[in-house]
Amino acid sequence: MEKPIIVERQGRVVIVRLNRPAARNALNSEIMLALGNELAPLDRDPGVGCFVITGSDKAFAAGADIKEMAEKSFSEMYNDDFFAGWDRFAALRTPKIAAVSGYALGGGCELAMMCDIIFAADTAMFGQPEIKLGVIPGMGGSQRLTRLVGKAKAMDLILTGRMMDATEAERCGLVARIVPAERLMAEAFQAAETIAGYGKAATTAAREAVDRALEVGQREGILFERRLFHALFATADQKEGMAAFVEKRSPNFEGK
Ligand code: CO8
Repeated sequence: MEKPIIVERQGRVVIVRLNRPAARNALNSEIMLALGNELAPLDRDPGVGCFVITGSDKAFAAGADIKEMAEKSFSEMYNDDFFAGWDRFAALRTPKIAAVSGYALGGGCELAMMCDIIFAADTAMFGQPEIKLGVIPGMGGSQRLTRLVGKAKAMDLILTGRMMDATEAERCGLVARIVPAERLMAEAFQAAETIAGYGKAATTAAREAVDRALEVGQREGILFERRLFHALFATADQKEGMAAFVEKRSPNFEGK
């Protein structure tokens, strides 16, 4: 049987490819479990500094697997806490870049939004089309999309179910960079290597602090940031990074 995801480590970067191309990478339970199980030990590995999550040229992921859930009852969905396993992916502490080519719809768009940065190929199409299926986003989309792009655009996308292209997605703040499709992975890998080259405590602290901007009030967020900043002075990487600057040399971060 084909593996649901392909995980490939290149130095300090881990590339994770969703691997159901014939189903446009529809996100079924196998993909959810594989992401949770295979990425957790890598997340804890101090030698891993960044994940790049990607799909195929045609589809990052065309949503949750409609065929898997079509016949389910309310009790089954509720008792299984269906989709709760995705929280494990969202909770990974290592920085994650989503490299999106083709469709990122429904759960696919939501998976991209669980990542810290989204790079979009010029072919990328984003949307939350669940309304067309008689449901609403179920993997955090109504919350994350609204925080990322604001109420006007979120309501437009979620209520009409229409898609938006990479240009619109960048303009509204969902996407960090648009890249020609053939250069998407090279650009994502380069950014991942840059991030992975820094001290892991600092990059983890940076993403935790930025996330607080969306999750708590400004005063609390600023205090949280300052305390993390203070705490980084307990790391060897801070000493090394600042000493290297003073000594006019490149730093050698060891993740300590
Ligand atoms: N689930 C299951 N199978 C899918 C999905 C999907 N989301 N998307 C595509 N596939 C399958 C197709 O059924 C088809 O299978 P087969 O070859 O066996 O017929 C195969 O992938 C190829 O698909 P197409 O022929 O349609 O490929 P195209 O390139 O022509 O079109 C599209 C690609 C536009 C992506 C199209 O497939 C599509 O519209 N897919 C559905 C998109 C969608 O509605 N996504 C939202 C899903 S719901 C969700 O993500 C969150 C649910 C929240 C529920 C909350 C519950 C708590």
